[in-house]
Amino acid sequence: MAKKIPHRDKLEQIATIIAESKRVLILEHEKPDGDCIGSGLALALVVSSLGKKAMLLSQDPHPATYDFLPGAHLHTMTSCLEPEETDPDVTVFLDCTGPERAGEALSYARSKTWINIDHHVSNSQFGHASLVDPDAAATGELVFFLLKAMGAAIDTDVATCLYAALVSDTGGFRYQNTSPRCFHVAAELIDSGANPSQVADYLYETRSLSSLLLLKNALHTLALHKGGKLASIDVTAQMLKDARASFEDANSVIDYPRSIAGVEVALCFKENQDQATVHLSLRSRSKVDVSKVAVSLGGGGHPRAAGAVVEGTLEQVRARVFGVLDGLGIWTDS
Ligand SMILES: [Mn+2]
Repeated sequence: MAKKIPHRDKLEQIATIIAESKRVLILEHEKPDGDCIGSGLALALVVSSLGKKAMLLSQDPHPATYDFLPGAHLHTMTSCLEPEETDPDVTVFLDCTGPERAGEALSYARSKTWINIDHHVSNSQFGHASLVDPDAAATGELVFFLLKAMGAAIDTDVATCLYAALVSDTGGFRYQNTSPRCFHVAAELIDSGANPSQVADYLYETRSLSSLLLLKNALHTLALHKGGKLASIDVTAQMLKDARASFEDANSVIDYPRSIAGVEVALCFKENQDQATVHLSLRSRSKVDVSKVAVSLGGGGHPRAAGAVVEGTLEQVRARVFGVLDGLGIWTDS
């Protein structure tokens, strides 16, 4: 079991700040994913159980996939209140490489003290106290150790949220970030009441009809490039409309080009409704660091999973992205 708490000094510093605070604001990044949602709900539940005011805030809604997680009553969106209506003693940024990743929620971070907890290599080390550990499979893994440092009890609700964060960021314990420590933490969370089959069922075995109809249309655009090492797929604004699908419904579309035998890099181009920007998702199987490609396009992420929002029409963005990929010189070695 994970008896030893890593980063004990930093975690105790963060725990002290939280202990001395009455109003704790927890911020998620734009388009929140399972890791920052699970981590945020878990931390908010614990802070609230300590008799403090806890608010989990995000610019964008939580995808319906995560509706099963406890603690939703502590979550608010920026569209529901003005920055002046919050008066936090401390603001905790979760899973954010920099403060700007919180999007509109950043203007609510009006406390003197900022805490930064993240596992992205590209984190800018902002904040008065920070814990950035790229070896952590998920921010949820770090929040687990923070709760230990706080001496907080991890009940079934908190365990479920953190377990979902781990499952989500490791793709169900399948990605390269899946480490022994991550499994140790997962085991403790199961001991504390998290239900692995229930979480897996919600995250991987349940999908909206819209997302399946969207996938049906998107698959028509599946294309291979670079001798089969690069695969791309498009999700147009029209497809989203026809399937009555949301942007979140398109999240798993990229798994299909990535799954093709021989493909090293997969791209998913998602056209915005205004057709003026395109959300690009990138995945790689084992060799190419797609976070570098994303950063060169103004985005970010991890070596195996990254993304960027690129200005232009679908055709313009495609040309630009293929230009960047051509420059990598990695496609001719077979
Ligand atoms: Mn994460």
